[in-house]
Formats: sequence, structure tokens, C-alpha cells
Amino acid sequence: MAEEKNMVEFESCMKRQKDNDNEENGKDPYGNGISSVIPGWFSEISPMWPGEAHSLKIEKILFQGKSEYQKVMVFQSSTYGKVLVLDGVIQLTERDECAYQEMITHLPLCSIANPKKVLVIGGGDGGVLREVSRHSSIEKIDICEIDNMVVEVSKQYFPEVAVGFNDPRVTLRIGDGVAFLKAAAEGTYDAVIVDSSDPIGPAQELFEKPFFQSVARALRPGGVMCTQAESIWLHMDIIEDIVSNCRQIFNGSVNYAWTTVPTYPSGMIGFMLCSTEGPTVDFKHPVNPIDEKESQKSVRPLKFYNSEIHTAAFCLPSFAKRKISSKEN
Ligand code: SPD
Repeated sequence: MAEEKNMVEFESCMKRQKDNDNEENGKDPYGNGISSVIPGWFSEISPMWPGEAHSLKIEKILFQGKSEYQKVMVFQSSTYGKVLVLDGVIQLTERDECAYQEMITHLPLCSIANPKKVLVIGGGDGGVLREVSRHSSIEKIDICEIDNMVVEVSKQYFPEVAVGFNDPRVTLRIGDGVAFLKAAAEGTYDAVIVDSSDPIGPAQELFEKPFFQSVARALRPGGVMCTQAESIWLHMDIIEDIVSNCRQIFNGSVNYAWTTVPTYPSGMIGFMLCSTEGPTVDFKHPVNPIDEKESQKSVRPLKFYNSEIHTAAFCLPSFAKRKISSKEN
């Protein structure tokens, strides 16, 4: 029912977009963050990074719509290819999506031997699925994404990202990830990857303690979680909360890693990696390196991830190390 409603909304948005095609770039009828200060530019303005805004020059707006959950926009930028924006915040660009999707996926999956069952929460663009698919040991990939419009828009505008949905091991559910995990049988998954937007809006609960408790319950002993965990330059309070919540809930390893993503606020984003009690997981030293054959799979070879960058991702600048490492294991 909700899926049907989303599709109707998607189609009517597509029509509205067509009607708007002749409108001048720089107008912002949906409040999607298109800059009114510099016409023709998108500026990412949010209370989560007050006093700063990264901007990209717009060549053409390709889609603007509003789902049941959020505003969705796709535009062609001058320098980063197509860009997917949710509620005015960049989720991915064609040029740098490799850094985020490869790291959030291979940091956990290369840290355990023979992962078989993986759950992705969020990740409606399909990029994490594309990366999970590279691992030949995987038998089952479940994904629970709340917003069908994100899936449909990604299939239409980002085929090299959404290619992940084509893997026959994938089962897509459109629904609430929190409820999905609560209902999951205990010990089901080897890995849970939480590919969420920021904790303002539909993803808020995915950063809270009860959600992490459900993740830990759904993992097998020695299973792993990787969740996006914001920027050390902007969100140290959020990170400290996530680390101490995870430290209380996951009785194995708890570590923060990070990567560069030029179009994310402050140019970087972090990941929280946790394991449940059971066989020890040493996140810093991958036991399941992705081999050359696996790296060539999917639409393209790996662009960003390798075993050296895996280990390096856990090295923190001193200011962050002081705050985070004391709370890790
Ligand atoms: N500040 C933006 C964080 C976005 C993280 N999720 C991106 C989804 C890409 N699959």
C-alpha cells in the first residue's frame, strides 16, 4: 500500500519535474538547498554544520520530488557528476561515492572470515549492495530501506550504483529498519551495515541505543556492525555518544575509522565498527582481504579500498584519539 503510494508520488514528481524543465537553474521550489545566494549553485546548509556550506555548481536539475519521508533531488554538477540529495544534504556524487560505499562495506566484511548473511539498513541507492556483492562467500543479502523513492530515483539516475539491486542474493524490503531489526531472529547475521543519512530526519533512531541493542541481538557471536558515524571535525559529541553506547552494548571490539569524501561536510566521514561477544574480531588487521578477482567484479574494479587503507583508516588525529580511544576497547 505504502509502496503503491510512493510510486504514484514518484510518477507525479517525474511529471512535475518535466513541467519544471524549462525553469531557470537556481530556483528552489522544493527547498532542496539550491543556493539563492549564488544562482545556479547548490549549497549544503544545515544546523548540523552551522556557519559553513559546501557548494557545487549545478549544470542541470534532473529530478526534484517529495516522498512520504523526505525531499529528494538529483542534479548534474559541473565537477562531481550526478549528485543525490536528501532533505538538502548530499548523499552521494558519481565521482566520490566509491570512497564511502567501499569503506563502509569492506571494513566490516574484510574483518571476518567467510561472511555469509549480511543485512543493510538504509542504503537505498544500492551502492553498499554493489560492494557486498563482490564477496563470493556471501549467500544472502537483506536490505531494509524506508524510502522507495530513493530506490526508484537511484535506479533511474545512478545505474552504476543501483546495479547492486541486480544481485540475485539480494532481498529488498521497503520499511522501517528499526522495526525490521526488532523482528529479526536472534543471531541471524554475520554483518549488519547501517548506511544512513544524518541523525536529523528519518534516520534519527538509527543513532540511538535501542537500535544498537537490536543490531547486537540480530548478529551471531563474533558478528560485526558498521554504521556511518559522522565527522571528527564537526560532530565529536555525536561520535562520543555513539562510541559509549556501543561500548556498553557490544561486548567485542569497538573502533572508529574514517575516510575522505570530498563532498561530505568537512571532507570526511567516520564509521563505527563493533563486534559482538564471541570469536575475537581485530578490525585493524583484515583477515578476509578482498582478492584481485573479487575486486574486478561488479560494474567496475575497486576504486578506493585496499588492505593498506583498511588498516590506515583506524589511525586518528591526536585530538580525536584523545576523545575516542579512551572509550574504545
Ligand atoms: N552527511 C551525509 C552523510 C550521508 C551518509 N549516507 C550516504 C548514503 C550513500 N549510500
